[in-house]
Amino acid sequence: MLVDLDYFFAQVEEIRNPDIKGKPVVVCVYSGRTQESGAVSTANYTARKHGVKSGMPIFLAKSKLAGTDAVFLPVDNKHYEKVSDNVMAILRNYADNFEQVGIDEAYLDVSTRVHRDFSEGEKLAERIKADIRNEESLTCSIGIGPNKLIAKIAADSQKPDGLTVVRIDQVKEFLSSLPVDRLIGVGIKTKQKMLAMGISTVGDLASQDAQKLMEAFGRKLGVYYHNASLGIDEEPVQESGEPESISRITTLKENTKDLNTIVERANELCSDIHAVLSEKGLYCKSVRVIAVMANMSVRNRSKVLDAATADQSVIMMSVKELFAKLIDETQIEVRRIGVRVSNLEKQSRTQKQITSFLQ
Ligand code: DCP
Ligand code: CA
Ligand code: CA
Repeated sequence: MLVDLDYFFAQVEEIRNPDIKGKPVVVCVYSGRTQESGAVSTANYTARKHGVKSGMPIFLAKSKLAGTDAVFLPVDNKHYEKVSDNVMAILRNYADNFEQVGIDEAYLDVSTRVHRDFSEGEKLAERIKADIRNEESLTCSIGIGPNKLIAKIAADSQKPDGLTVVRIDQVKEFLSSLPVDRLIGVGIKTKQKMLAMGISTVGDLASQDAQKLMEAFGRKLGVYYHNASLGIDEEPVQESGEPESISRITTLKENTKDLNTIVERANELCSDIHAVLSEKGLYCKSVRVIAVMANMSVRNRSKVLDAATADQSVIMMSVKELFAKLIDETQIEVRRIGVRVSNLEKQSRTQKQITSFLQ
């Protein structure tokens, strides 16, 4: 099954502040250039009814919600990560194999525990939904299918608070009328190319000759599209093991734009991050600093390092450089600071790459 939390960031904000429930709620990533510049991270379903969507410019969302009692809030990633961790801990308990695929969704292989019985699977999903509701007050949508591909599409097909079961003998019918871009990996470009070939639904795709798909999209993708259109997917549910990024954020004792004060605190964050990198045997290649300014807008500066590293002093130096740039360019007092490293890779793999490079 695939479990995906409903309008996640906005739902978390509703829980934190029940007064806003019922109003349109829009969670925003403010870029900080002007009061209104930035994009919508997500919105609750009340706001969506007015046409507000993830990725939309904030000014556009504001104009769509003009005249309503809409609430616009800045993202609070650290808090969402905490809630996400709690939910993932609950979900993990229900699965034989568990794979988190985003901040708010995960695949659970429950085949053995439900004896490959879809009705038992449905009951298990109901228990999971109740558990998340009781523990975290959150609703989620769950899709159940014979594989990850179907489970994901099933979860997407009924939201919010949905539970959709697609049994093996229902796969063909379930897929056939869906537009092709409901398949993972079919983006806007591929969709257009498929439309030009007369393929608009997954059913149309399924009726194509596999050879023709390979000619049009290359061997690997052609095979993938052919299989996906028939609901065939043999990817196992497995723990991805390595995090995509490691981040720490903290509130300063008082608002400041003094670089030394900021760097001193940032170094503590770097030290925490370094500890995690060492423990997990990881190198990072990208470093980002985040600042929540006194006016609550959020600014970021990031850089890609010349080489992947776990060297604390390299990370600290980059962080100092980035904060210097950020303060210099904004000249606003900072309230909260964060450091995030990403582009992570295993130390052993990097060493091997270096060795093979030297040979
Ligand atoms: N997100 C974002 N920018 C996007 C898409 C998503 O910042 N363009 C963030 C905010 C979302 C979270 O990721 O709350 C999870 O993304 P989902 O795609 O699962 O969307 P939601 O959970 O918000 O809504 P839904 O109820 O459709 O799952
Ligand atoms: Ca979601
Ligand atoms: Ca999601």
